[in-house]
Amino acid sequence: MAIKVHGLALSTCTIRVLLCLHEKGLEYELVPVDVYNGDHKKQPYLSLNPFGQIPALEDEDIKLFESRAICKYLAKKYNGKGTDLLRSSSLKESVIAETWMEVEAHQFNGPMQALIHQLVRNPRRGEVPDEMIVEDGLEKLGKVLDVYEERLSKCKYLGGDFYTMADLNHVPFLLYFMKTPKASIVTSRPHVNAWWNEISARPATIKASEGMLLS
Ligand code: GS8
Repeated sequence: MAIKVHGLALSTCTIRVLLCLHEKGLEYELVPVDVYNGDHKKQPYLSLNPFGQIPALEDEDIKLFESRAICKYLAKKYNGKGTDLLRSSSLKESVIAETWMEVEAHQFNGPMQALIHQLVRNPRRGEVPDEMIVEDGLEKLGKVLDVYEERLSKCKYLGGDFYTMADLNHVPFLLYFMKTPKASIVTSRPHVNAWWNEISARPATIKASEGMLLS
């Protein structure tokens, strides 16, 4: 049975899983969830993700939700195939990658999510961005990116000199964010900008983002 990803190709969390599948060179079936009809809040979808959010994954007898956990599962199960995203053969490399994965989840994701809601979701719904939330998000994100700038002046990627899940986990929100008028918060930091140019040009990134509305 092919790996099934339940989600939508324009959803950032679904894209995280698709990025991982493409990096690993794995076949999959994307099963669309009609979120506009509320299907993610009803059975049978709730048996895949009791929180009623996309994505969810089915691989043989394993059912999972939470995009970052799904990616870790795929990288562990298919270790040895495609990109080595967890560097698990080296304790040192793997814990450094894990550290930056935590940074993405606990430092980067919060302000970035607030900014995406204001700068991407609101305009699509015909709503005006809340300037106070945007300013607050930019201030918090700027502090996080200052740390990244320093880190990326010493190594090409966040986990070291190789692409890992630490980098991958940042890609979905950045794909949308870099199309907003606030992208200069990235482009004005030379090392962060070089990192973004590198990771956004990866073949897996290009393939996984095909279903996004990036224009
Ligand atoms: C978040 C899932 C999520 O927010 C993960 O999988 O990483 N921590 C989880 N999914 C969003 C779509 S993200 O593009 C979602 O399902 N939103 C609809 C809703 O919450 O009702």
